[in-house]
Amino acid sequence: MTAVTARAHTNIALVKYWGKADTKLMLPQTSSLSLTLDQFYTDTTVDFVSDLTADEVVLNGQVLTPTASQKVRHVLDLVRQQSGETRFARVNSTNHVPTAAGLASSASAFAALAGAASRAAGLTLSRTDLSRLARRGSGSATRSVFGGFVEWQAGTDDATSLAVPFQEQVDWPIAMVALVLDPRHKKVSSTQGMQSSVTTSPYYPAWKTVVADDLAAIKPAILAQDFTTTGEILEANAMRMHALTLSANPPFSYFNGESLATMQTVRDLRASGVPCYYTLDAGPNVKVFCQEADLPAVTTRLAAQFGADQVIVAHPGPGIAFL
Ligand code: 2P0
Repeated sequence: MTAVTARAHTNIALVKYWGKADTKLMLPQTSSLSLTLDQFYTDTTVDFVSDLTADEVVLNGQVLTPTASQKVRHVLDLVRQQSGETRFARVNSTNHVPTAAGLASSASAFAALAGAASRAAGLTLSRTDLSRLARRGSGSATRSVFGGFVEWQAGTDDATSLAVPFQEQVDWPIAMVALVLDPRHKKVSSTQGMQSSVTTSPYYPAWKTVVADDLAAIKPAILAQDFTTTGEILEANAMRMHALTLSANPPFSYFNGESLATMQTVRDLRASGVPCYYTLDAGPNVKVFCQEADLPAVTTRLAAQFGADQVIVAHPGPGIAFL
């Protein structure tokens, strides 16, 4: 067997995943829906070799400590169980994503790992089964196996919690402008943040209803290429997810001052006749959903406020590929 390299792209959830129903199997409390992005991706090479006494994981040129590589080794263990492979793996991963700044590097990382590790161990998994394997590393990775608009169906067990392409070939001139405000590591991990929200926010039961309603409404809006409805749903959904952090005990927030300033800028752009909508994940970075024709107005305004280096334009991206 030889080394296998896989590339997977990040995704941005339009209807968010925020809470686990089963932390061991990584089953979510709700389904979610995302858009895979072309600009941010991870390349991961996996090789099972005889000369190692433990898995060796290198991320962006740095050897990870056993603690830092725990989730990676968990996925490798699952691959070994499924394939009968007994050797340890050499894993080399390069993130073309600002790691842990709310741009979901774990989504592309664990999707690429699932692809490369399973193939390197001789397994030929369907993309559906790859999404289930990626899920065991990180929830959002479930969706990064597919391109375009993707639904992670919550399911009720390991077999039924999986991603389904909702619209893989996106023929809609839309863009997602990522504003990189803080590329440093976040203080509250997604895993901790969502667990705290599930167990302590009195609004958590309402969130489940919100997600069901938003999924039912956003799907026809996407199919109809109804930009306004899609934008209104994704912005409100993100704010309601963040309301879970503000209402947790103890309360916490992923926003910083620049996040709030950017949200105001997006509202100002809208008021001035440029339709665009914002979303934020588990970090301060803001992503702005707009139409291709409005990109110059949106990027010019954001670059004037934060600097052109901070503004990255992304479009719908592809699913997992083997290099
Ligand atoms: C999402 N996020 O749907 C949500 C919205 C962030 C905010 O999934 O604990 O790295 O590994 O399953 O997937 C980021 O959290 O968390 C995430 P784990 P993950 O994209």
